[in-house]
Amino acid sequence: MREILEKIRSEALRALSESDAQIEDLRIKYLGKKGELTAVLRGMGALSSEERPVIGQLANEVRASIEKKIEELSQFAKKKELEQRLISEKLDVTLPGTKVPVGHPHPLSLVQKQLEDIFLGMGYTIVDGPEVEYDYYNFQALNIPKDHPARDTQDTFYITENILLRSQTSPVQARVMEKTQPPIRIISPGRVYRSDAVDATHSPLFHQLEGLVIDKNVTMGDLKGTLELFAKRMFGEDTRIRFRPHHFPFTEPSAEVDVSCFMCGGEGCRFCKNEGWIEILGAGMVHPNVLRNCSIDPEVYSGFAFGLGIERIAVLKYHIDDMRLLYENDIRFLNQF
Ligand code: 2NM
Repeated sequence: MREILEKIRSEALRALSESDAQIEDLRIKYLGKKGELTAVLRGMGALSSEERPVIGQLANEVRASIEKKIEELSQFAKKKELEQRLISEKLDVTLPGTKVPVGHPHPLSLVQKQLEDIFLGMGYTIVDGPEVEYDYYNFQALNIPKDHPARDTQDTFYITENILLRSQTSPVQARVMEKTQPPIRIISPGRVYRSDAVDATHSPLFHQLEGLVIDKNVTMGDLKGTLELFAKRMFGEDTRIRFRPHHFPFTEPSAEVDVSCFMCGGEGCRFCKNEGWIEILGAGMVHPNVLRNCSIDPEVYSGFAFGLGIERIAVLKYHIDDMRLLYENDIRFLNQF
């Protein structure tokens, strides 16, 4: 029996020492309920009372040495596995993070913001109004009665006989004048609508920014000074402005306003078509009829107003040759701003 135990021990330890040893299989083979060692212990009943404790002790020693070897090997395997995991799951916390693209404002928004900032800096307040507007505020209050020829060039989209999509942002100003006594100093940026066919310079939806100042003793000189300061802030300190007589129903006198070409400084170049000047806005002194319509006394107050197209400023500033690019949302275009 002693020989059998020694044989089990040496065989088990050798099998466990082999590099591809299946430790759990070997544990069952030698130490399991139906294992070889168990079988030997079962046969101990046949031994004499002198032999039994000696063989019993040896059997325990053999079991202990096999268990010890198995324990060592499984500790080693666990350690190896941990090392493998530490290598494969290594995380370098000093690596830069994944960049999340955050986008940026549309060029029209950039220009609108810049225009707003210039006028906010001169003490103006920004006002909003409805895009679906009454014929009254869009036309009649602004000295454009139902049969006025100016309606042809500002033909817009009618919801009903008397409700339409605003063709300009001036109705916002008519609303402010109607409910506020001067002094008034406001700008109204926003979407406007005209029933125009789309081409490089027209769109049925575009953006305007109009300004209005009403107070006692406001003159054409104030208008010129204001627009000159605006032109310098927007197009550079060397910019000059020029007024050309014009006609608008809601202002008298009225003017179209040019800035000296910011590409050639007024010399004449391809950009300004050799004019030296570029048209950027319309302006004038608010017509007494408009003031009266909005319950402001033209004998006491006077004021000026101006209006510009935000798209027009954007295409000039960024040298965009087709206004449609501003609406197509082509990311290759938008990413340039
Ligand atoms: C323009 C040109 C000239 C204008 C007039 C008014 C109001 F409400 F006071 F009558 N607002 N905006 C105006 C004047 C607009 O745009 C080319």
